Amino acid sequence: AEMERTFIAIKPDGVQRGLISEIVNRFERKGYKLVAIKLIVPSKGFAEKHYHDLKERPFFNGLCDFLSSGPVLAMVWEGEGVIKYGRKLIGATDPQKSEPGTIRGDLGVVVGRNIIHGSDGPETAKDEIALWFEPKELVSYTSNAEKWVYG
Ligand code: YYY
Ligand code: MG
Repeated sequence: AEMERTFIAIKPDGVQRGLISEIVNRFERKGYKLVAIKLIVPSKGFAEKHYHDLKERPFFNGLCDFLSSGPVLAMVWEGEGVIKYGRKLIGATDPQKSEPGTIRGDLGVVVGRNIIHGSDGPETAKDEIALWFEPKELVSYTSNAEKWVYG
């Protein structure tokens, strides 16, 4: 299998609403492999680094205040096509436009509290994983399910 990795984070609203297990479950049952996970309260400066691409947008400051307002569950998930399909599981940025069945569609209502972040491409995945995790925090192991997920 052509394995890739993506950065997924449950934002403070998702953590505070008790949605960690619901969200982890969706990635786990799909067949993706968890390779890193930690609970962290990012500083405002760290949030600004994470969202640096959006610094000209009017919502940037509020977004960074929000991301740094409480615990974030940071994760790396591995699997074939996980970057693009992970975004499908997450749904559209605005929960009012996300399809039912997606995480934001099922669990969120407004764009400013849309529960979850996922890398939007291979380059951002690489950069975000490097920003949030030390190389030694990425755990290499053989998933026993792999031969059944991939054949
Ligand atoms: O990648 P994704 O999270 O789906 O959207 P981005 O366009 O990268 O924006 C990041 C983040 O910013 C979004 O998850 C919510 C917030 N945001 C907002 O508060 N208002 C907007 N009009 C657009 C995005
Ligand atoms: Mg984005």
